[in-house]
Amino acid sequence: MPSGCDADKDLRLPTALPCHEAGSAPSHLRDIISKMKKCAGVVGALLVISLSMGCGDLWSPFLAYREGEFRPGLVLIPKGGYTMGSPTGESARGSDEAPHKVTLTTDFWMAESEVTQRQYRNLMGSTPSNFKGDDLPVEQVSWLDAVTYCNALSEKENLPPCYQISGETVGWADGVKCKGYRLPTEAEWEYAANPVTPPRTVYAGSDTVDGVAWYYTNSANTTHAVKTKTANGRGLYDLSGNVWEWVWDWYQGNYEALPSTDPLGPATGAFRVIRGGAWLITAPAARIAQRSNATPTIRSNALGFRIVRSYP
Ligand SMILES: [Ca+2]
Repeated sequence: MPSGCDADKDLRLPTALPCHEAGSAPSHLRDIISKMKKCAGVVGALLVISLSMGCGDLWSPFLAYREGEFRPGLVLIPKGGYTMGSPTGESARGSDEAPHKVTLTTDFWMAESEVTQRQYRNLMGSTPSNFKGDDLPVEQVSWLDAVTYCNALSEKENLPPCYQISGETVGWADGVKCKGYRLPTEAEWEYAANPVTPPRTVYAGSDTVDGVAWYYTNSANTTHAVKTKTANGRGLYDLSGNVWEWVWDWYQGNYEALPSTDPLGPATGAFRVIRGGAWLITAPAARIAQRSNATPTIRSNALGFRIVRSYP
């Protein structure tokens, strides 16, 4: 037992507090965790024990505090296959939404929301956003700004950065196998927007747009605090609407011609894909199959991003 560690007094968290009480008392939990610092050698064992007891939520107040400061909370998206694109009968569908089978072979964690201004500022030192508010999504960020944030977040959490950034040239040597934070691929984004089980929905979480998305008709010409519309079945908010979201891929109209397993988009291009529509555009752009694109250096008050991390 490490010096200064009193097991009876300092390490009785799993049995002293029912899980629901610990989950509602983050300040108390932080006090206990502070005591645990004296017992660093056994904190890991405690974590394992508490998880094995079904008390995983016991740790969430502390973790959520940290997540909220620099990045959103994460949702596990199990690997799988689906039909990417829109059914031929879908209203307002584009000619670049050909249905095709895609398989994702790697689990990944996706941010439950767009990155907020608070999180971006805390990590990067400032927020460039046009609309002002800590819980609003960050906007006025280029694709290059977004991948730079991803690398900075990886370094913050002692993970190897995914991207090799040299000016406007960005490499991604390990693809979806990289350990750090990154943008979703276009196929991952649409997969996560779909329900866990069919039938698919037109928008992320519903066939009716108003309950799940901030868009032209209901936005009052501004972004809105993240997580103020209903999540989809996976617990992901604002995939449809609020701000458009950068993804990794260069845009290619006939994406069905690309590899069907873990597609990463074409190797080169002029425009990066953006997904989900935004506060300033009508409902069809919020469809989960809708594809738009933008120059990677452009900044817009309707364009932000969401992060993912491959399951280790
Ligand atoms: Ca969005």
